Amino acid sequence: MTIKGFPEDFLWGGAVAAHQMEGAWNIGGKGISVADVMSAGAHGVPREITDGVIDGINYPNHEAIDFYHHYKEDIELFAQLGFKCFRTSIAWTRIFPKGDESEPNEEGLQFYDDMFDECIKQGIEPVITLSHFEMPYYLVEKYGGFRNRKCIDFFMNFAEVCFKRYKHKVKYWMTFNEINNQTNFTTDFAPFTNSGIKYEDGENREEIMYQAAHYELVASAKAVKLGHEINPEFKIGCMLAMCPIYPYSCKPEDMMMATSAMHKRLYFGDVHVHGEYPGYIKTYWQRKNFNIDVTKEDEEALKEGCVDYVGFSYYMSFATQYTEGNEHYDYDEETMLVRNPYIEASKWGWQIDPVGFRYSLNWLYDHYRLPLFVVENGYGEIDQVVDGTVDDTYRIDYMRDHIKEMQLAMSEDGVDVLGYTSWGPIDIVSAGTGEMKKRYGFIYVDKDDEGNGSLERSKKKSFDWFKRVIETNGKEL
Ligand code: P53
Repeated sequence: MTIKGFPEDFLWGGAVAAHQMEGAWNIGGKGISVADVMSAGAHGVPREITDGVIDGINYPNHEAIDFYHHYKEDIELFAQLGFKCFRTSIAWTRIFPKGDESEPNEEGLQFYDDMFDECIKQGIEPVITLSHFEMPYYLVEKYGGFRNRKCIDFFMNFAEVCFKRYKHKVKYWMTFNEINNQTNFTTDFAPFTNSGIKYEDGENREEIMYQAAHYELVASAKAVKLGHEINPEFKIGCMLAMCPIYPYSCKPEDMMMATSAMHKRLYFGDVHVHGEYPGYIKTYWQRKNFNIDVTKEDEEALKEGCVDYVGFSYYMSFATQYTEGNEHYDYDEETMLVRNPYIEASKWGWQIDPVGFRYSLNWLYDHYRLPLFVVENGYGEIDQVVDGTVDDTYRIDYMRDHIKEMQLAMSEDGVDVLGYTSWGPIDIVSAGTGEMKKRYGFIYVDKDDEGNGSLERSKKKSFDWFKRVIETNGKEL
C-alpha cells in the first residue's frame, strides 16, 4: 500500500520500559521495584502483589529478557530496523535503590550512560520515561507510596540526577507513564503500578487515588520546570493511556455517560497541559466529600510546569452506557464498560480500532493544541515459531491499519505528530499479565512463561516490513 509520507524528521522507533526487559533485578546495586514483587498472571488471572520478594515464586520481571546484558546486540537490531529513536525508562531503583537516599548509585547511572552511548553511536536518539510502573518498593513499605507527599521530593531527587547526568544525551523526556491508568482504582494493579499504593480494607480507594495522582501531577510539574532550567532545549511531556470511551448509542444519556467517563480518564491531561484542575473534577470532589490536600504552592507549581508535548499510548477503544439510576453519571471502569459490537477484540479482550486511533489523535489535539507523540501502539499476540521464524501477518495488519489512520489525522485533520514508537519492538514481559506469550515484537525472544528458553533473538516477518516503513518514511505500508 502506498500513502502520503510523513515529515522528514518524523521520529520512528520502538518503546519499552526498563522493568519489562532489563532483568538484572538485583545486579549493579539495583533495589527492589514494585515490578519485582509481582508474580505472573494471565488473561483474567490478576498478577499477585507479594509482601517483598518471596522464595519459590516466579517473578517474570527479575530476568525479563536480560536486556541489561544484551543491550548492544539489541540496539544493533534496532539500528537495522532504522529506528530514529528508542523509548525506554530509567529504572528508578538502579539510581536510588530505596528511593529516599541522598546520593545516587553510580553503577546504575553508568549503565544508562553506556546504553545511551550505544544508541547514539547507532544514530538512535533515546527518549526517556522517568517513572514507568517501577518505583522503589521501599517507598511503598516505608511511606505508603504516592499517598505520601514526601514522594514528590524523592521523585524530584531522581529527576534532577537524571536531567543533569544525561542533559547532553537525552532531549525528549516523559514524567509518569500512563498516569491515568489509576482511574481504574477498584483493581489492585493500576494503583500499585502507577503509584505504589496498597489499599487497606475499608479505605476510600477513589479518594486515595485522587490524592496520589495529585502528588504525581505536582511532581511532574516541578520536574518540567526544573528540567527546563537544567537544559532549555529539553522537551518534557506527559504520558496518557488513550483509550477513548464511546457512547454505546446516540441516546443523549449514553453521550453524557461517555463524557463523564472521558472526564475521569483524561482530567490528568488537562492538569499537565493547562496547569490547573478542570471544573468538573473540583465539583466531583465536593459532591463526593473528598478532602484532597491541594495547597496554594501546589497550584502555583502546576501552573509553572506545563508540559511541552503530549505523549500517549493507543491500543484500543472502550464504550460505555448509561444505566438507570446513575443520575450523576458516575463512572466505575471495572463494571461500566460494554463490548463494542462493531469491532473485534484480541485474545486479551483489547478491542482493535484503527479509526479510533485517528479519533484519539483528533481528540487530544483539539483539547491540548500541543504536538502529540505516539509513544506506544502495537499488537499483543501468541506467536508460533515455524522453521525458525514467525509469520506475524496479523501484527503487520494491525500496525499498517493504525499507521494509515495516523497519516490521515496528519494530512486531512492537521494534527501535529512528532513521532511513533511501536510498543515492544523486541518481545518483553507483559505489564498487565506478566506473560511472555503476549508478544509485540518484530524480534522474537526465545523464552516462555515458565522462564525457560535460550533468550536467543530472531527476526519475525514484521521485522522487514517495519524496516521498509521507516526506510520509505511511511510511504510504503
Ligand atoms: P500489556 C492497560 C491498558 C493500556 C495500556 O500492555 C497498558 C495497560 C496496562 O497493562 O499498559 C501499557 O503489556 C504500558 C506498557 C504495557 C503496554 O501498555 O499488558 O505502558 O508498560 O506493556 C501493553 O500487553
